[in-house]
Amino acid sequence: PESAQPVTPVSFPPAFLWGAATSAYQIEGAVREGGRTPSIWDTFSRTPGKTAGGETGDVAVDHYHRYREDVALMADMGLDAYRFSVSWPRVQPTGRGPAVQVGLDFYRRLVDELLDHGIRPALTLYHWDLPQELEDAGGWPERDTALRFAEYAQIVGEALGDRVEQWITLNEPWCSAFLGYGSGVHAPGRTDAAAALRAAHHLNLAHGLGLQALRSAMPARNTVAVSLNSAVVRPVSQDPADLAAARRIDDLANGVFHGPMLHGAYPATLLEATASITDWSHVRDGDLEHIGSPLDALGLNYYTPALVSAADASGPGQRSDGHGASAFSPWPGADDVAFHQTPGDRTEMGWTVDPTGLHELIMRYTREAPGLPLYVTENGAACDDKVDADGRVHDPERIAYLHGHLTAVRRALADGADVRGYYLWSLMDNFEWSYGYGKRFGAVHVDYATLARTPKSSAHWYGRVARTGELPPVDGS
Ligand code: PNW
Repeated sequence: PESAQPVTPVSFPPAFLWGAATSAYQIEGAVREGGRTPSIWDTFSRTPGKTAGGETGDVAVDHYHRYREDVALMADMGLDAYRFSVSWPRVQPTGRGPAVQVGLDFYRRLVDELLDHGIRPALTLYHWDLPQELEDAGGWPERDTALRFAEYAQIVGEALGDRVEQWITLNEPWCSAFLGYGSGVHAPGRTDAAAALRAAHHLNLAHGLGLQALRSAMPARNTVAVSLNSAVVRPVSQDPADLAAARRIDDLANGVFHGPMLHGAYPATLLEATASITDWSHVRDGDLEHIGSPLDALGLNYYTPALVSAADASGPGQRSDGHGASAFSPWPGADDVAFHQTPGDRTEMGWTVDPTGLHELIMRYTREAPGLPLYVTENGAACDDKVDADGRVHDPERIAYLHGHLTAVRRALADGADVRGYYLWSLMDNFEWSYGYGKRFGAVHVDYATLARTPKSSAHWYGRVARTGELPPVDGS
């Protein structure tokens, strides 16, 4: 809804980083070039019935060949920073052994192009594209995958640590563990609650060992973070049963990662609630020390809050938690929790627009991790963009979404939170995982017939915010 009332511009700290984010499999294409072998997402997306229309990332938006044009777009927008991910199978095709130089060279060229344009790279090591060979050996439920990740981190840290200062180990390990091995709506598409919980621990271990490997491989000035999808979980009422339901989901969404990463232990309530699924004997002596290695910053990805209540244990299948359709739950041991639609406008994903959740999330981690700098490493919306006869692309819903959420970030700063930057998801339209190309998150439009890029009105709007460090009135597109 547009308001005729101009609002006062709100300014951000001068050093605040304005960025945009992408991930390798969603944009690169070129899946058979330079010795790259399949990742679990290649295998999954080529399996009939797994993605909308059977779409794959084979071509995606061909960023592998068009990265110069894409960096020029970022520079035109006035971005300070760009968050991208490295495709593990481009660098280490089997997930083991020596690196492929051609793969590393692509990222070195990309980074140099960014630096030449004054854009700071933020490199995510793992945004879900596990080499298929490692999945064939058992994948994240197996401990060895974490050791392989540490080796991969060491390789990339040595290769690019001289020019990339901001590092992120994992993107949203919740999705990797619980959508990949629990509900099966993400690669590798397995549906085994015990395996999902083991995967969560080995992702944590990968983060800890990877962080240590990066520290040993890189100059000390570089920073290492992790990006969590850090759910905002709200109970429908203050009834003790609903509060307990919210607590259980919070443990399964957040505590399972930030417990060991920030507090050195899994929440006792999580261990108890999942005791019938796993005895957690895969957690070995010393693991928690590795996982708890100090971070330099924490990345928060936020889209929408979750609203939950206690329910009869009617089994999975009746959920509306916005995590895709599956007969299997991504919430092990929580079949007696019901998910409800939060009231309000929704994006094309069906996710309710609720900027108060972002403020709440930032303040929660301000308390949870005092003194740790925070970044919003993803936030954005899939919208039904309108393409004009003259080719211009209008996306007022995205501008309103960004305006609301940036206002929430500004409020959190005023409330004392140490937020250092914001990365819009996403720089450009791309392969939205199991939803394929039908969901468009980009500030830059991509015509999938020609792969032509056209900045949407939100790109112009966000560019102005990035350049001025101020939020204009909502109607100031
Ligand atoms: C994140 N969920 O994915 C990812 O980091 C991006 O790659 C993705 O394109 C973006 O958000 C938009 O979806 C998510 O089911 C996928 O809760 C699924 C969920 C959350 C985030």
